[in-house]
Amino acid sequence: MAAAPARARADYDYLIKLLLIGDSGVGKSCLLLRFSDGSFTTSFITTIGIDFKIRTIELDGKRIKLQIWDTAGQERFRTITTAYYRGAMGILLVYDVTDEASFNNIRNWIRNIEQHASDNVNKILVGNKADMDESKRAVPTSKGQALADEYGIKFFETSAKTNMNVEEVFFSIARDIKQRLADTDSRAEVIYQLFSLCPLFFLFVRDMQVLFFFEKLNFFQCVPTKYMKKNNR
Ligand SMILES: Nc1nc2c(ncn2[C@@H]2O[C@H](COP(=O)(O)OP(=O)(O)OP(=O)(O)O)[C@@H](O)[C@H]2O)c(=O)[nH]1
Ligand SMILES: [Mg+2]
Repeated sequence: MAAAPARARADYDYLIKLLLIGDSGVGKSCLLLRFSDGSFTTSFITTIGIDFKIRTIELDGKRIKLQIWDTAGQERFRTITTAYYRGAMGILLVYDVTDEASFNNIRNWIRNIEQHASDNVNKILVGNKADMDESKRAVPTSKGQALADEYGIKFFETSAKTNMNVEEVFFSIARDIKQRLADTDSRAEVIYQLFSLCPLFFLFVRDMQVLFFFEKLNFFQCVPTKYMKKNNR
């Protein structure tokens, strides 16, 4: 019987932690359900505190395990939900295109991120329920895009109901985070290589000093005498 491997191989190359935030009812849980299970429900079951789902995707030949945290939009859970900001590598800011208040609140959600999340966290703006009839629309696409441009972040309009742009949103933020992690890895690799060369450099400097020391001896004592002898001849 073959021996079991000493350590089980990780089933992913990158683990990326994402967080969904936005007002209650904008469709955060539905977006996550659509992305993780491929399903949708019209019934509204408000999230209590926090929930999470996992989906592993493949990007440029790498397996990316997405751990996606779905927060409750209701104010009464704010203390619990903000505790999850710190560990997030990416945050999806969700509003409802038929609810102007949820769009106006995005600035407050961004302020929350600035207070509680890591400085380098990736953000993406999502206008959900884009399937709804134009007569119900309260936030034009141009307004969403302008807000995203103001903060220098990407923007998508989605529909958890019809599956419009749902994959695109999650893949887009995952790709940006993977790139950021890969850049950090390669910077760390360069620093590591430089540090691993340090002992060699110190040995080199020490040897040069020894050589220089003997050179000095040679120069002040031996060479001049020989040189003088030669010249006296
Ligand atoms: N038409 C339409 N309805 C949607 C869409 N996404 C969500 N809904 C509906 O909006 C309601 C609220 O959706 P949820 O996903 O539970 O909202 P939430 O943002 O998670 O709300 P909280 O958990 O309270 O923060 C539900 O009745 C959904 O069926 C969508 O893309 N299109
Ligand atoms: Mg929810």
